[in-house]
Amino acid sequence: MKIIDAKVFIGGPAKNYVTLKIMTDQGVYGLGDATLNNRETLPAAYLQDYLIPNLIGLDPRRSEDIWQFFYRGAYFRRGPIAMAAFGAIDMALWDIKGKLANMPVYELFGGLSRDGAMVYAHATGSDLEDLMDSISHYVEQGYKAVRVQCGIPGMPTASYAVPEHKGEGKHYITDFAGIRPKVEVWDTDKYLRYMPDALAEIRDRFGPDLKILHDVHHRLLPREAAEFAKAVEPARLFWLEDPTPAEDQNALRMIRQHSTTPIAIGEVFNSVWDCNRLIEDELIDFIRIAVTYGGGITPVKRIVDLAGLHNVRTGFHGAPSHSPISMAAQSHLNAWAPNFGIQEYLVLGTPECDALFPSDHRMDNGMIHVSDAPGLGVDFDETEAKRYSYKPGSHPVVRLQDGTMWNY
Ligand code: GCO
Ligand code: MG
Repeated sequence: MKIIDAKVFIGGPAKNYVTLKIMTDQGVYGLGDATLNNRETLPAAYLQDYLIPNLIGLDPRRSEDIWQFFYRGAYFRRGPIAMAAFGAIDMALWDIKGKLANMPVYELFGGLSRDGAMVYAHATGSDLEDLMDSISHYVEQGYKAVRVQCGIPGMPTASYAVPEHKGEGKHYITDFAGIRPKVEVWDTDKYLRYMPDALAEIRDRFGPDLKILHDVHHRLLPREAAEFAKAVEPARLFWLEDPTPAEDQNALRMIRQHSTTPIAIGEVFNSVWDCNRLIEDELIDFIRIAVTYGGGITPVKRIVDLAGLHNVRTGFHGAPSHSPISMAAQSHLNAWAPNFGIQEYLVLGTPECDALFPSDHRMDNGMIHVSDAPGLGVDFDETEAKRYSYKPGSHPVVRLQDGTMWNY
């Protein structure tokens, strides 16, 4: 059996999805997602210029050897661009493997461990009351877990994932804002003073059962993050995400020493070498790596197993920049993983998105039910794809009030 061709498509209804389709001489094809948010053309070029020419003629069933060939063969390996490109190939090869076996991919891992996988939605508000409305909206739809972000009184501009005005509950990363980033101005003191009480009020309003998550989006210094993690303990968060930038892993030790608030990190990680110390030293509670930026199912499944040895649960990144293909790959891992925690899940672009990526994966009452179709269980409609093309976008940048650059 041989790979005879592979194509890359960029575009989609709300995001520039980078979709890889690998064709075989037996008519079976596989789909992968290489979407690297706001840098989509780069993994696409890596695939087109370097990887696809080397894929042609290989046996698609040898997914392990193909992963090792690209990873070890890259020399300048790791990093989000290379790993997203390897990841798309790996997903497509598991898709083919499942189709050949006539089984959903989760069966190849060991089968279902649960009936459905709990997801969390993103609630957001320009102020606390606006956020409360947004949370109620998700609770009414049956969500058991909600990530909460809100405007901080006196903050110079709206910050990460917070709308400027009431009722605008929207997410920046769905905007095609052009190449030049929007600038957000951040004030740590105001955030530290306001947010712990706001989280406690949310807990009071919604009661003990709602799972409440909060994303700091890398804004705090280690000592500040430790103070914050301790201050939010009364709110009993399900997790506190990215309290500090991920590069300085010692920061997580500092936070752990001061607080029992569960910590989630890893959405910008690309390999087991970014995760292993935090997992082995048990400095985190949830690992957030995504199958796209983490190089595909093959390496991420190994990370899940390593995490399981240390009581670290999964909480895969699921921002709207992931196409339904990588979300499906994660759904198969979630369905199987003994140490599954939660899945970030944002419904976007439907019905256009469903028309581009038809599937039987189902969201119901805050749970994902994985499709039992062979392979990943998602298709790609090339005719629909013709409606879309690449549009440049950029993440916002963050400055302090005196102009100093900060972390987005
Ligand atoms: C999340 C993330 C995203 C990122 C985005 C960057 O928790 O979902 O923090 O919102 O900002 O994925 O591309
Ligand atoms: Mg995040």
